Amino acid sequence: MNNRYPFINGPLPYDYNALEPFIDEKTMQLHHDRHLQTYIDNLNSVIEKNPMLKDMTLETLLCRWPRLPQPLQIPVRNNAGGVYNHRFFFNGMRPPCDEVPECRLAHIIDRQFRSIDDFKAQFKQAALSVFGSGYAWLVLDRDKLRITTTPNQDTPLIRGQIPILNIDVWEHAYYLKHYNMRGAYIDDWFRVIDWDMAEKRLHKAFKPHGH
Ligand code: MN3
Repeated sequence: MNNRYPFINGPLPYDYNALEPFIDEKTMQLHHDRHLQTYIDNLNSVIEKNPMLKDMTLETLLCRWPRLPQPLQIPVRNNAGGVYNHRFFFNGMRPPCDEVPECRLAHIIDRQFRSIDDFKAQFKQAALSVFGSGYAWLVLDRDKLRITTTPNQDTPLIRGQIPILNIDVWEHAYYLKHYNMRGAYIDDWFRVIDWDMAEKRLHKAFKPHGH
């Protein structure tokens, strides 16, 4: 995945219709080819005009935007966030599969949230609580899993949290299929979570600490 200017919109890791019947083909097409593309185009255009940003990775842009010159802060915050959040969301899904595999993540979820079902209930509550547009996240915060939310295109990176999973709850993520029923969309999203990817992210998050 290219992580520096110029950013390009790589293909999804699955077909547009691969998440059917839970997330529909048309939504995936518009969401990836238009919404994400727009964030990529806007981010590239901000960086093109401000060469001081050219060598920064996406993550660096997202951690440093508050220290950038004032006129750059909002454009970098929103557009780098839009690129990061969408890539993370799309890469965190896969064709439907009911089973949560036996893995370290599942074990920690059981320990911290009592069970996968309790985790899902708490995660759903958080995702429903986002007022307007934003995301709900499962993050690693120091050495604990935590459910959190961010408004608009903000990311948890700036709080030092390491993302494990996210769900986009902007209406464009579900309106064509689920209309205004965000709860039904969240339930459907649980069916297409790529738990193997989440496990990989957890593994990577623990690595620098030598666990
Ligand atoms: Mn979106």
